[in-house]
Amino acid sequence: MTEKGFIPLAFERKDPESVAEAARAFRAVMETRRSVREFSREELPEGVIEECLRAAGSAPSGANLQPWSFVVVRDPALKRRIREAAEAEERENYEWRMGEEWLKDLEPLGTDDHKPFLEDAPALIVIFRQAYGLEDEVKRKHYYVMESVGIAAGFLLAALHQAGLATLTHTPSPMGFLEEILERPRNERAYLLIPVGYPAEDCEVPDITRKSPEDFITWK
Ligand code: IYR
Repeated sequence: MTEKGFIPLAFERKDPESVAEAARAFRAVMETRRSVREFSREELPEGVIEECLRAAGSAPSGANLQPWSFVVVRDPALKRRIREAAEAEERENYEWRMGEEWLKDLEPLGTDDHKPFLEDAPALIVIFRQAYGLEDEVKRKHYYVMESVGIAAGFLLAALHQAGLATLTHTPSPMGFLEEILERPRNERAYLLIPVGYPAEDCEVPDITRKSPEDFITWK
């Protein structure tokens, strides 16, 4: 990371047709991404998660302070503890915390308080946001933490998908148990839990629709 001075921008300029084609091709790839809740226990190819995390780590952030940490959990005993803690919270969510309207909105997705994917998926990536910097017990202000970590999470999901892996954005709530189980420093809060792997052989996903462009884009 260059902290002082400026260097020439490395920018590969493409002709307009190539720009249009690249945009179309990436759009088509991203449209095939689906949240997967049934994972195969198959292992992942060596090195893929690290590459995708490096893509995530290239995200822009407030004052370039990169206020994120990623923990990759592959140890079966840890995955089991995370599943048990998540299911305990989710039982309460589904029983009384979420309320009728919320449960009704979730009905089409077929979710419930059982989270076998937390043990089946070969890796869980837990993203932590750093509410403030903490180096050698010295606090440092962080800026736009939610925005920065959200962008990094988006980069990660796109990277994993285009690599050929399935993901789920899981937010067992509240997520404090992840800070404890994974023994995170006191400046870190769990942000998102992403199971990663191959979909189970017979995996099904809900038949959802997406808004058409005119319903979410305004041109002026
Ligand atoms: N966290 C719960 C409930 C849940 C909430 C929303 I909003 C979703 O889009 C999906 C699930 C769970 O994981 O089951």
